[in-house]
Amino acid sequence: LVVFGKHLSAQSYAPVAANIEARKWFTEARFGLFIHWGPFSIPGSGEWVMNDRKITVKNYSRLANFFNPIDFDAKEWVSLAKNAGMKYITLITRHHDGFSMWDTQYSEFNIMNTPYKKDIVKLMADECHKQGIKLFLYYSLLDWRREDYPHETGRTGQFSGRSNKGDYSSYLQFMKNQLRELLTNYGEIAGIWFDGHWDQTAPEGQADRSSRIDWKYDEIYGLIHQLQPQCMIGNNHHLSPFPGEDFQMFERDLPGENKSGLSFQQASPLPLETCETINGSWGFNLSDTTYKTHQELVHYLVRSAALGANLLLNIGPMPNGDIQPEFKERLEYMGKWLNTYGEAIYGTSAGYLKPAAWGCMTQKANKVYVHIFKTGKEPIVLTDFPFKKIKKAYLLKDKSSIKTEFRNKAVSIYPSADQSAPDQVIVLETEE
Ligand code: FHN
Repeated sequence: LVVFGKHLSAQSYAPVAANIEARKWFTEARFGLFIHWGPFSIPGSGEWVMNDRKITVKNYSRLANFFNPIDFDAKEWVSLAKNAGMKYITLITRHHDGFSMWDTQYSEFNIMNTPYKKDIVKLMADECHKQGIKLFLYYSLLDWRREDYPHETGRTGQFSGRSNKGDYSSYLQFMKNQLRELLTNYGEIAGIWFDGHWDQTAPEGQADRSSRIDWKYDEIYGLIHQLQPQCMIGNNHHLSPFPGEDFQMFERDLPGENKSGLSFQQASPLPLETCETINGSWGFNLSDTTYKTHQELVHYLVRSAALGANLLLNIGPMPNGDIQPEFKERLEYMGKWLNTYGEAIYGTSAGYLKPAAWGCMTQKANKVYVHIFKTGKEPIVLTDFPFKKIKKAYLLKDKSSIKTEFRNKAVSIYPSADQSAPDQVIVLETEE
């Protein structure tokens, strides 16, 4: 059941064939790269630096004069994602600070007015198309800069010079103009990833999460689907999907878990995606060394797939356009891991049982992939097994057989004693 946002009238959106195909591709893709990058990367304090340090619009604008990422190489970034086994990239085109990473007519605060003077979105789009990887564009609904955005974050006056009033119809027109550029000048765009809706809602967890303004999503989404019908729309509003959206996202959370306190929503029938960081930050952060281990990252990807969701894993490149070694090395590891175990991730659907302390499951056709994270003395028992027979049980990595017992609709699995890899993937080949 999809629960729609209260402030939106129900409307009919029927995805066309190309969009349905795109959704299918998306659910099979399972792994993408999120890139948080822009002038906000310069201070090395994350992408919220303007708000966190209470920097005025006038002073923040100076960052554009220093943005000159001479080491940026779209080919290298796209190859990094591909070698990590990722099937798509979600690139920040305009974050809350209002900086546009492309050659836009509608804001002076854009990449062409930096010493770099090259359209990052174009460079990335061309390279993605060349290397055959899909490109999603992140676009912030919230803006800390424009007078016409009825702003809430930073309301207390730290961004001096801004009124608290806003003029949403003017801001809406601005967003539509920019979205039209993004969906006209850069070839096929696989999706638009909105963020910032929550700026207009009561704090997470409160009963009434309706928006203070009417965003007029019907107009925004309508325009996107008209310009590129296949283009998938997702909105990180932290609520159940609104009409017109093509996928549902969970920030730093697996569907249905709400451990981050950001996802007061249940999984809908739409394709699902969860996003997470490698350390604790989205944008480049010089002091954040809380890197997740290889094992933690593998487990997160596997548990996302086991709940039917993609993992959009983030990097915050450095201001010069290089990517720090801790990120590169982890992405390379993921790629190698997927070379062996990708069969148990790509194109799979959620396991019929929810993740448990021992691990979790994914499924594809007649195969059940049992992902074992932790073994104990007892066998692993899968209750209510939905298939009649197990034809074969073996380790995915080398096909060596694994002992199983099937009794009273329950399968007992006796895993290998070697739990040195992050995930001991056991394949159960079944018969209906
Ligand atoms: O405020 C943003 C944050 O900077 C980052 O972009 C994340 C990514 O999911 N979304 C927002 C917080 O919900």
